[in-house]
Amino acid sequence: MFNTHIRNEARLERLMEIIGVSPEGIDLMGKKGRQYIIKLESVPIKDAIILKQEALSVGGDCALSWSVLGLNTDSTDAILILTERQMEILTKKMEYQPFNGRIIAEELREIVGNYENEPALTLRGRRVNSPAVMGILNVTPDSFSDGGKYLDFERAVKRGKQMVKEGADIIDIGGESSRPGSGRVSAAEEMERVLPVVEALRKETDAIISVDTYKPEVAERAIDAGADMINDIYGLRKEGMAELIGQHGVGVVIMHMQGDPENMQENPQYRDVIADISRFLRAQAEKALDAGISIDSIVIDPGIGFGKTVEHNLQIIKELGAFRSLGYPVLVGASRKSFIGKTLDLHVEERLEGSLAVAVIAVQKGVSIIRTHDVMETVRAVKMTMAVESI
Ligand code: HH2
Repeated sequence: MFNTHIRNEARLERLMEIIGVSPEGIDLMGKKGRQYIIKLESVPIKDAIILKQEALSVGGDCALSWSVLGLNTDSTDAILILTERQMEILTKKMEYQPFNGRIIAEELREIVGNYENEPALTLRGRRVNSPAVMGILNVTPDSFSDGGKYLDFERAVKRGKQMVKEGADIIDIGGESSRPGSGRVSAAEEMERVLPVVEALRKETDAIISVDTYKPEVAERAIDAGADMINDIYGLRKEGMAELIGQHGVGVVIMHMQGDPENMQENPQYRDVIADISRFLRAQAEKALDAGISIDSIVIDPGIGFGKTVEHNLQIIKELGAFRSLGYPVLVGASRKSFIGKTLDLHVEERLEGSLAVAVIAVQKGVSIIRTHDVMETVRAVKMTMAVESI
């Protein structure tokens, strides 16, 4: 007898098709082949006990803290381990449970829905492809990789146009370096660097233009000059930024950073790096919605290298899929960063292959935007990955 091992759900569905399973059967049994591991935080103990019972009753499980057994805690984190089909049944059952059953059911439905549905990104009425490539254009003297190369206006515009030719969907223009230990520049200086380049690229290309700034006054002038999106490394923490973006109807990248560029690499610490970042991104996305930013123009970004050790960065990349559960497109900016240099023991100008490896992994994990210095190479790597992913 011939044996085939089934390693993942895509293969499972294809195999069912080949042996002639009906479309309804593929849908139903496909759900039995998809595994969910979902962590819910601070679940009140009564709800946690019900959740455990119900998870067991559908053939799955729910891991709880040991302290629950001693009944000496008010709440616990809970990790559900279920197939998609089991999750469907559990969700229905939780709806009829007392205490917070209905709220938990809604939360589970939302998480599963966020994995199933591709999040949309629309900027000033234009739909952005996914995965998109965002080309980095630093109009600065001191950026860690391209510092000083594009400080000159003509060279910056030329590089912007070249990136569009190479296939960049978005150009991200920055006027202040955020590399660890970098100094701040005034809003006036930043505007002087960035605004002429935004205006020129707005006129001369049809690329989507993003401006990398956390200063509301720079953001406002950049939007007036034609920017479609503000890339905010402070993730809307600066006073007035969320409202400004909401009023102007443009998009936002909400990035996570622990600390400030001056001190962020001093001793970054997390209890659970994925959960800690997710909590921040979720809260800031809610702030964005409250400020009137449209749900389909919000992008989230775990902020590779911003207050993270090499291990934190590697773990984030390994678990990028987890951010999909928040329901927003995810951006990853790993290009040429020092964790690649430290992993491979290579200088900044030798980190292309390492950056491409991360881009491929990110696309496989459902990331929507890859931020890169090396547009042509990244576009090719992304296209190749998608050719395999979409077969
Ligand atoms: N990384 C940098 C700057 N801005 N924005 C987002 N959303 N995500 C990132 O990972 C990110 C970012 C740092 O890289 P770079 O712009 O090349 O360097 P510098 O800050 O030195 O200009």
